[in-house]
Amino acid sequence: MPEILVLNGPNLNLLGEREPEIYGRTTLADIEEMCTDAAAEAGLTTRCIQSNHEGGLIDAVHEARHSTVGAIINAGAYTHTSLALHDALKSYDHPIIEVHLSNPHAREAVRHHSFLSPVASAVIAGAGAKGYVHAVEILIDLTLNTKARL
Ligand code: CA2
Repeated sequence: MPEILVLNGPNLNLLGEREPEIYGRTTLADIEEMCTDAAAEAGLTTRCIQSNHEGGLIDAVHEARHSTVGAIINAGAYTHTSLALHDALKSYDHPIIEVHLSNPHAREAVRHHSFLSPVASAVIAGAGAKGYVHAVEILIDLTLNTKARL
């Protein structure tokens, strides 16, 4: 079955434990299960990876290049700093959906720029954990429905 990459960056392993007023109470395991269930409805499987390291995220993108059909990524703070992750995603030849639990544009100025948005087909921000499910639905449209355009 076609597989999608669900990639989460630094500190997102702490979801549900700290700062619920910003990031909600849903854990990363819950989010991964929500993505897996939503993907299964369309006959897709998920590869869920979390890394606190920039190189770990880049390795995950490289390893998924030939075995996945699309990617959902919340790179955490690396969103705003990592040209290296931008370059890795640029060489990933499938749709990419950038997700943020909070809305970085409503926060400090340092969070307003994303290195990933230029290589993303869509960006979902501020919708909390449900944003990941929306991202799966968009990926399904883009990968299985060839008429879908964003
Ligand atoms: O809103 C998002 O999803 C972010 O990608 C989260 C990043 C932040 O740097 C981005 O600007 C927006 C931070 C993730 C930190 O995750 C935590 C989870 C629980 C407790 C503390 C941090």
